[in-house]
Amino acid sequence: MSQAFVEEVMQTVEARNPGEVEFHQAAREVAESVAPVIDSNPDLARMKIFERLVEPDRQIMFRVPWTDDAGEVRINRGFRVEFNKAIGPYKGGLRFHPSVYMGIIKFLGFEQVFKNALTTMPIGGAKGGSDFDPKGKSDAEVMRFCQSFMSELFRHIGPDTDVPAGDIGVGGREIGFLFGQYAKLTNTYTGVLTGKGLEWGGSLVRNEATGYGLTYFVSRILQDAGKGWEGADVVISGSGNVAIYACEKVQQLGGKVVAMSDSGGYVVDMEGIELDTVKRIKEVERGRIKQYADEHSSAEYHEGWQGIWTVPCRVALPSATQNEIDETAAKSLIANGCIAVGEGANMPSTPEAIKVFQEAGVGFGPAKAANAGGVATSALEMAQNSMRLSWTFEEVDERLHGIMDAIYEQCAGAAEAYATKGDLAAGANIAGFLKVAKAMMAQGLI
Ligand code: NDP
Ligand code: 2IT
Repeated sequence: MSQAFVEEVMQTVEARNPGEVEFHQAAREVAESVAPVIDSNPDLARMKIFERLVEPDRQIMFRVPWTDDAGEVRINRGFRVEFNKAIGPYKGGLRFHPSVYMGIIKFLGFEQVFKNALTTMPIGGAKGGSDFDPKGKSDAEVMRFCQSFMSELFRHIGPDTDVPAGDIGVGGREIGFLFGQYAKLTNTYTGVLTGKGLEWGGSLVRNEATGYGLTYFVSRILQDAGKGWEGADVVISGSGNVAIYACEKVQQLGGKVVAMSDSGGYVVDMEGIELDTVKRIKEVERGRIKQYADEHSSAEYHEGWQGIWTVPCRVALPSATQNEIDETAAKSLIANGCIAVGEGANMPSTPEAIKVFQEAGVGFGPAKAANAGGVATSALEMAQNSMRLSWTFEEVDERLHGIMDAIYEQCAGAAEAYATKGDLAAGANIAGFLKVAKAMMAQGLI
């Protein structure tokens, strides 16, 4: 019965969203986890909760014209998919990357609905972005692009409607340009975006939150295995916002980060990555990870990002992009001693890789749960904006830590109650689904 439900629902999803393979992948994973729960709850089936959840509330696509520094007119595509607001205003990041198309934004928006439900905060799910590539663009070009992007997006968002934030290619610089344009067009000053600068409405810890939260979550997995960070070799893919602050917290807790990467390749430093160098190269110079090896004689650079999964480690934290760990990479990690995987990126492991981890008994922290600290802290930023005050670093960090523990417990609890003990991936899908489903049941057929 459950499998028949999955196939039926997926047939519709695939027919209605042709070619959107990442969205199909994300929807199938959740469908497989929640099908037995729906099977044993006729009300959820009768009200077609899951069938409604895979259909976004609204998807917006628009033209973003801008002028480059040479005076040439450029045209990109902008997206915002407002997926579900049963438990709060739409909330989710913006991704600027040349690979962006509707299928990527929809997979991310769909995942965001369940992730946001797990945070314990009142936020619905959305995602947006553009196929604009900020790499190699001047600050002035990025500003003109962001202003043009917001000239359309502003009419769809608002502090009580839809609150975007950063994701790949969107950091503090981009949020600043987007916020400035929104404030000008609407003549308001509100918490319409999160990830703002500390001087203009941002929250302490938001910049660090995804990486810190990921590390807190994986601490719980290691604890279950009777292990800790002390003396652990850790491999972190990516060298952006999530990877950098995961590295910082792992090092604070006594782990040794031995490899990091970008889309060009990876560096291995068996003496432990010197994070100040990575921060300078990536956050200040906007350079490449390759430069790290030029500055540290203990480090080696290897071309190609996939090879990072052949580096021996106790813990792997994929924090770059979707589908970066396939079956072969998963097997190689296990053969080299990996006992825990925490997903900092969204959907970084393919379904085949997840199966390999679970069959080998590797502790697996799924993205929806493990990387939810970023959006949870965005919700804390919204709370501070509404109250027009700001909490200290320690206060926000403590709340973040408490939220990550609460997420872990929801996942572990739902896994034990409805799936298999310890299956945090199924637990995350089920716990997130049940919270949204209850709200949708209460609010009628809308
Ligand atoms: P950044 O843009 O700061 O960094 C992204 C990093 O990943 C860069 O090192 C980039 O390398 C690498 N990368 C991006 N695309 C690819 C690719 N196709 N192949 C290989 N490497 C790639 O983004 P974030 O750190 O913010 O985001 C990383 C991941 O974490 C994403 O999956 C995002 O959705 C997820 N996430 C982010 C949150 C946040 O708060 N920022 C919250 C929760 C999840 P290069 O510079 O060469 O492109
Ligand atoms: O994937 C994510 O959760 C994010 N990019 C953060 C979203 C947010 O609204 O802070």
